[in-house]
Amino acid sequence: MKTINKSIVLFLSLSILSFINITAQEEVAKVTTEFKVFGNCGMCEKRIEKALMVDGVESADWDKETKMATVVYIKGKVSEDQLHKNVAEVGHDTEKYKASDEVYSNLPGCCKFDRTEEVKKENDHNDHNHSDSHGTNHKGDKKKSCC
Ligand SMILES: [Cu+2]
Repeated sequence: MKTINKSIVLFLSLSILSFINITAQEEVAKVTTEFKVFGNCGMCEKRIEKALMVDGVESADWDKETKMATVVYIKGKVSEDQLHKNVAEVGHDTEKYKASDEVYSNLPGCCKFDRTEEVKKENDHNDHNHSDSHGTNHKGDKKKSCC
């Protein structure tokens, strides 16, 4: 009888241990990371989040105000390095990886985030309207209208 009791106790403690172990592993496996991704608008947001949502990623969110990407991924399935690469591949620079000039230049105009002073000049089409003599107050609002 004693041996039966012992084996029951052993069995029970083993199952409890393995249960705790599984729960612990699941928690450890999920990683939340935040990194900076350069972009401008809602279109960028969709592009960036789509690039981040690969196998192993639970959720990806990019904030166009803070330019921060928040990604929850399963450790071992995908690396943080890979996430940076994915974003760079669709044309957006991160802290770690720069997008290739070719992909960057193919982005829609409004998505061309400020990269260098050269790019700034190229996008700065100033057409001053001096013909307006009626004193209508046009606000100097040069908001990009694409997205
Ligand atoms: Cu954009």
